[in-house]
Amino acid sequence: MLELYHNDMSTCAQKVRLTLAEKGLDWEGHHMNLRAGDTRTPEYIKMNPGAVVPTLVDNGTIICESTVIIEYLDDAYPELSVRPKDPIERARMRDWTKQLDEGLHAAVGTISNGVAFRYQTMDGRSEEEVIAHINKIPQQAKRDRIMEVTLKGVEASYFEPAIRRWDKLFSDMEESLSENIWLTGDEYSLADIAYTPYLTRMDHVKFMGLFDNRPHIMDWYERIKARPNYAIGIGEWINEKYIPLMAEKGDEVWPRVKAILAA
Ligand SMILES: N[C@@H](CCC(=O)N[C@@H](CS)C(=O)NCC(=O)O)C(=O)O
Repeated sequence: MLELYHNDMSTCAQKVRLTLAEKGLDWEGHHMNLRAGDTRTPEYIKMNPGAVVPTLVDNGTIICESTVIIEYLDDAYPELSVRPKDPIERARMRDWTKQLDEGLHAAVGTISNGVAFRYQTMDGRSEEEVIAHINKIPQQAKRDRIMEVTLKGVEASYFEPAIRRWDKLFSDMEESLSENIWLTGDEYSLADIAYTPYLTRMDHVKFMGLFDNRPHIMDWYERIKARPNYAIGIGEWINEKYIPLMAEKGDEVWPRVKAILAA
C-alpha cells in the first residue's frame, strides 16, 4: 500500500500527487499542516530528517525527496511510465529536475514566503514565537533564509536573486518549448510534472507577467492544466484560504518584481 505524507498546497507534494494520478496509482494520504509545524515534530523527523513533505511509505519502506519519490514510483510501478525511453531525453529530464533540487525550489520558497506565507506564519504568534517556530527547521542555511524572509518579506536579501533565478529558468524553458512540445522532447515526462506546481505557484501569486513574452510557456501551461492529472493532483487539493492571500499580496509586490526584471 502507498501512503503519502503531504500537504494540499506544497509544490513538492503536488509533484508526487501529479505522478500518482498520471500513473493511476491508489494511495492513502496523511495531510500535514505546515504552518502549525506538523513536520517539525521528533516523530516526523525520524521519518523525514529534513522535516518536510512529501514522504512516501511503500509497504513500510520510507522514501523522502520528491524527485527521488517520483522516479521511484516510475521504477516500482513501471506501467504507464512517465520517463522517456530515449536515454538522451531521459538525461534531459534529469537535468530539468536537478535544477529544482539545486536552488529553484528554495527560490520559490523565498518568493512564496516573502510574498504571502509569512503572513500565515506570523498570524496569532508573537515575534518570539515566530522565531522559535522557524528555529525548529533542522538545516541551518534554510533556517537562516526562512528567518530573514519571514521577518523582512520582499525586503529580504534573498528575494531579488530568487526572482532572477526563476527568470533565467523561464528563459531556458521558453527556448526549449519553442523546439519541443514537452520539456524533454515529444513525450510528456516527469520534467513536465516537476515544473507544473511552480507555474501554478506563479499563477497563484499573480506573477503571470513573467510570461508576457514567453508564449510557448503559456501554451505549455494551458496544455498542462487540461490534463486529467492536473485536476486530481492539484485542482482538487486547492486550499481556498490561500488563494486570496497569495493574489492580494502578489499584486502588491508585482511592481517591485517588474523593477527587478527591468534593472
Ligand atoms: N527537497 C525536498 C523539499 C521539500 C520541501 O521543501 N517541502 C516543503 C513544502 S513544498 C515543506 O514541507 N516545508 C515545510 C517546512 O519547511 O516547515 C523535496 O523535494 O521533497
